[in-house]
This record gives sequence, structure tokens and C-alpha cells, in this order.
Amino acid sequence: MKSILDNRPALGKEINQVAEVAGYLWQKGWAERNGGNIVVNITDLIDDEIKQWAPISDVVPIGTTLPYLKGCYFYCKGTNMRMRDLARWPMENGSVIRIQDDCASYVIIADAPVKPTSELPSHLCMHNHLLNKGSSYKASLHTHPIDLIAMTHHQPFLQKDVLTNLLWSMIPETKAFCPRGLGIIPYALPSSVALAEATIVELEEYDVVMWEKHGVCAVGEDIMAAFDQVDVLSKSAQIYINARSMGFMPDGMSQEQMKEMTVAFNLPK
Ligand code: 2HA
Ligand code: ZN
Repeated sequence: MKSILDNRPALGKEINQVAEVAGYLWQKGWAERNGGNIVVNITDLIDDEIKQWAPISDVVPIGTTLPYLKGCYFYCKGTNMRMRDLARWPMENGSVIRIQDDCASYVIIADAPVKPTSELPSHLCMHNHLLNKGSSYKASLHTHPIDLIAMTHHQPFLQKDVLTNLLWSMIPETKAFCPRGLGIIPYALPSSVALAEATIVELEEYDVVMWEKHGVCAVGEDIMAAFDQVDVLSKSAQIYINARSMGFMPDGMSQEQMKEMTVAFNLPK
């Protein structure tokens, strides 16, 4: 079967990375059934030939107008598709869409008419926000890490930056590799406009945000970078939970040690 990836090594490499991350999400137990989403802005990898391709779907309204996405192309996980399947067959479990000139609708252009994720509007709102800011970030990730979600079932952890500081203090790398910390978004209905809007507000300050009792949402230069930030936070959460399981409260790094890290790695806060 003809694929948009044929004879396009740069695009193939990008989609391989998406497939690799999808495999990690499944292996980590973060992607039960169809859980989680991946959306990547691939506009820079689209050549003139692809731009001439006819749509393979009807025009689908997004439900909102996103002015910075005019003519952009995205790879999107398909609705109801499983990460463990996407890991092996990315173009059968996801599709490439083009945002129409009205900035309020899209068409699917490749490989098959796989309908994008139900969270597409919220992911596209994030990409619109990133482009508006002039950010070079191209990827958005939503996943269900067990340890981090469990921590959001405890009200004291939902106060601003309580989890950020706790997780940073478990192992020095966490602050170095997730330097903007972890934003918290109170529970909102999955796929809702309220959740999308709250996410955009928090992305002003954070690259990774928790959706209370649901999952995380992360943005990054590419999908691997977004995954790595969630992975280091999850590692810290596991250290905390392991210490508590052994019956003690972990000491955490001291404020002096944290400060020393911040200076040594030239971190923002
Ligand atoms: O699309 O995880 O929150 C699957 C989800 C939605
Ligand atoms: Zn989810």
C-alpha cells in the first residue's frame, strides 16, 4: 500500500520516533486500552508533492478557530486506537491531517481515513498556543502514568508546586530535566473545552501538567522530549512511593542541595 512515508526518510524518522514512544507508553503500563494521545506538528516535513494531495475524508469541523494552525499538518493517533498497536503500525493507527484555510476544520490526507483522537481539539489548542508564543515545540503527549495519577488523589498534593518540589527533591536529575516543574489542573471532563482551556493557561508556566485523577499532558521539541519529561517525574514519584512503602517519609534533598542544583545547571526557578 502507498504510504506518505515512502521515500521520505525525514518523515519516516519522525513517525518511527512516535511509534517508539507509543511502545514505551504501553510497556510502562501507562496506556491501557486506547488510553493516551500523541499529536505531532509535521508541517516542516511536508513537501510540495504532498501539498497537492487530495483529501481522503470529508471536511471535519474542529469546534473552535485556531488562527496559528492555518495550513499546518499533524500526525494524530486515531480515536479508539491502542498505543501498543500504534507502536508497530503507526500509519494504520493514526493519520495525517491538514488544517483548512478557515482554521476551524481539517481533512485527513494520509495514509488511511483513520479518524483522529477524541482529544484532537484540546491538542490542537495546545499547538495553536505554542505557535502563537513562537515556541519550537512540535509534540503533545497525553498519557496515564499510574504513580503520578495516584498522587492526584490526595488534596494536599494539588496545591500549587507541592508536587513539583516534592518530585524535584527525590533525585537531582528531575529538576535538571523537568526544570519548569509540574502544573496541576483540577478535575475536568475528558475532551471538554474547559480542560483544554485550563491546560493552555498552565502551559504558560509548565511543560508538563497533571489532569487531576486522569493523566498527564506534556509538550516538547519532539515526542521523545515530551516523553522524557514525564518519565523523570514518574521516576521521582516511584522513589517517593517506594520510600513510603518501606514505612518511612523520604528526607528529600535539602533546600541548599536544590539551590546548588539550580545554580549549577542554570535552571529557571
Ligand atoms: O484518548 O486518554 O483522555 C484516550 C484518552 C482520553
Ligand atoms: Zn486520558
